[in-house]
Amino acid sequence: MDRTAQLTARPTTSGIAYDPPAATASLRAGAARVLEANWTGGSTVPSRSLYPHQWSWDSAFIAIGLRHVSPLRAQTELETLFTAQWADGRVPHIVFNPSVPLDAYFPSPDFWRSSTAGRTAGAPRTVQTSGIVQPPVHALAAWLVHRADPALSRSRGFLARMYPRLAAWHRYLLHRRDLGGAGLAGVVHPWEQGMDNSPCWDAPLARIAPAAARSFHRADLDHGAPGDRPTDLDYGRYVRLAADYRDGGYRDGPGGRHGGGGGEFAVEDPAFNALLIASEHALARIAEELGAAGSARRARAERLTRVLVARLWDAEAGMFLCRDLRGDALVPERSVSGLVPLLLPGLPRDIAAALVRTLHGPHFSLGDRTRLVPSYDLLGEAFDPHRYWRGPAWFNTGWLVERGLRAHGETAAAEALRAAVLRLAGATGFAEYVDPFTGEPCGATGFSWTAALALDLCHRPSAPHERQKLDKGPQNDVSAADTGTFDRSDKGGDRG
Ligand code: 9WN
Repeated sequence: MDRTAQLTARPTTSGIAYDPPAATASLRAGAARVLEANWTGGSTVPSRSLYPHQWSWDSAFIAIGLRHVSPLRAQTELETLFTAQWADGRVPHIVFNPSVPLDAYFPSPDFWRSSTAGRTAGAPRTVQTSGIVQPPVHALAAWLVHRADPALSRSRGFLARMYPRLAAWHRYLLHRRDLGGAGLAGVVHPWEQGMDNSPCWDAPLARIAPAAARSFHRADLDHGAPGDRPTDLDYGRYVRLAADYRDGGYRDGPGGRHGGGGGEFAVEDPAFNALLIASEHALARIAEELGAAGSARRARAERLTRVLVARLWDAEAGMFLCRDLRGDALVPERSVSGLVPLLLPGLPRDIAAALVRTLHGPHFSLGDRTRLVPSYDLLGEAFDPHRYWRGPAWFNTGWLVERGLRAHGETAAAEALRAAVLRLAGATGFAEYVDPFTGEPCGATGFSWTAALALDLCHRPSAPHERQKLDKGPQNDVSAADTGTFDRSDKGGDRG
């Protein structure tokens, strides 16, 4: 644990500001060391112990931080992931490293059998992958990575090569995964949404007959405390769902005999779709950078925002909820996923205001009872401050909510959240997740996206002394451009 990286908050008139520069320098150095240690030559593992392969949304978050250390490595991170893209456009949630022993992680390549079971869907032959997806943070990441060093990006043709792949990825989600028929993307497995054992899945998962416990061996328990991880019953259901999808050839839509759109688990999730919309805004900017029109993508992003509100907003809860497509009803559980749409620039003002109230109200209590945004409702029956996505606070969702607060002008709240993320990232040795009340570390330490996103928040130009540095080079330029990605530009203002 890098205790020297702890940050001292200092109160200001606008709330809590962060970072005596020396502590920030130490935090940056510690974060860069984590990313270096987890780099495998073409990509970064989330954690050397628990997750020894490449994960899809992890790589997007990692690239967002890595750009401050090495724009070239950040570009490579995304390029490596997309070399494993399937012909149908899907980006698999895991790209397996063939030199890692099969028993290091479960489910391993011999479970997914992508190159055989996924052949019709277009799985690559030369690399083994899973067959499910994760949230589409990639276009957003690609845009931010480009902005870190536009000259390098242009000289390597980074965006020109990424654009068609990103467009195919969004096409897959918007068409093959439009399981509810309203335009939003649906997930067919809890691992796809990324918050694996969220209580939001309890009701939809209850329909799934779990695979027999003796039919698989969980590698995660070799590295993590059982009380911090999903239960065996949850795992049995994850395995059953993934095996059914695989046995149906990873086909989507009603034609899929076993899984996919025809399967028993199909959910529209607010964070997954908000990230898709945010990435569609980023794709519009990428198109414009490449000399094409971005207006159709921007219009689509705005339309999808309206659909998101129509389908998933719950005024009484004051937040977005998941829609269980098999029961065609909103799931009455409050998860951090329902706060993530705050990052959308086109959200109606009253909805953004309600989300901010909910964030600080009794269910999440940010800045009052909790130090970081809990993954689940403090008042929910299933709340558990240590068990994975059933209460602990995660740094990627903190980063997303911070961004949302800033996009909607909640600067003091954003600054306080940023200070908390930085302080806890450093104090916990870049933990995977933390107890939301005490900040006690849970899961792995040296976790890549925690390090990467802390690095990114170190570069956010909100504190006055940081703003003064804005003119001094590409690293600072990127911070200025970030702010514009989601607010000024997408409301039709400056596109800097
Ligand atoms: C299954 C890698 C991934 C994250 C997910 C997180 C966890 C995997 C697991 O780790 O999921 O994909 O084995 O538990 O829930 O969000 O991408 O860090």
